[in-house]
Amino acid sequence: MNYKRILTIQDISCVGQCSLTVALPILSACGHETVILPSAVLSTHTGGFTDFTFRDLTDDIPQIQKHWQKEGITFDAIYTGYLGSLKQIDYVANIFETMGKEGAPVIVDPAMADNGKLYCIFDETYAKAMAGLCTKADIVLPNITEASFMTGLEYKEEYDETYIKNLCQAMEDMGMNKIVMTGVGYEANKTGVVVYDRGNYEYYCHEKIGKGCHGTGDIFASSFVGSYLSGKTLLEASRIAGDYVLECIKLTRQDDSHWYGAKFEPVLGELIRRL
Ligand code: PXL
Repeated sequence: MNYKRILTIQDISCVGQCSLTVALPILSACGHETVILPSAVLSTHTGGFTDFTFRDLTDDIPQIQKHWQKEGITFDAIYTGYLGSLKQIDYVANIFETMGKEGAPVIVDPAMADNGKLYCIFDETYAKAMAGLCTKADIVLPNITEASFMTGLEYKEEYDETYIKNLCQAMEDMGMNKIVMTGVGYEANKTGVVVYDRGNYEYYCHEKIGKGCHGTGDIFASSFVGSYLSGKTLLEASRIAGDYVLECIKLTRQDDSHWYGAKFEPVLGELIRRL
């Protein structure tokens, strides 16, 4: 049995089907022990709600880490998403160095931007610091916007394979390892995932329906991590996660009142079946 203990560090958005409220059920459904370290607690996510509360948990992180170290707790993998502050990025880098078992993969979803824009609490300084954290990971999961903020290359809505390869190569030149880039579509009504590893380029694409839903980056990242740690290759895990996200969007798009997230729960069985 491929039972792993995964540490995931990201925020709790109490309402909004993203970050930890997505990662915990998905990683558990994939059959792994999931340890959480909340980076912040928000009443909702920041993508469309106004006046949300935000409790920054940066100062709790070293204390929690210290306790775990005293207990001798270590992890088979570490996976991070939306982080709450610049200082937190340094703390998380220290967790990468000290809390993983020998050979434990570190997976970073830079979760900070989409559709050409940074999420509302972040700025360029944060994007550069996140790029630094990404160089400490074994696998990074940026979308095109995040790749463009981290590399300083222009963000394009219309592009070709050369543009995507240039973005990947620029990230590799900065010191990033394996790159799994999401939301890459070269044809109308198609979207997909690029797996880029030391100049080697692979691509999986599937049908694109509508404009997508909020939180699908987190659903992709969590199901990708769950599949990869179950023994799938990068491309197989990308395919499983991409297809799962598509199922979630199909289920959600008819319901306008569900604009804030994707209905990932009813199709968890589909994800498990594909593993
Ligand atoms: O889904 C990414 C995400 C995670 N956490 C918070 C967010 C967002 C995107 O807007 O606001 C708090």
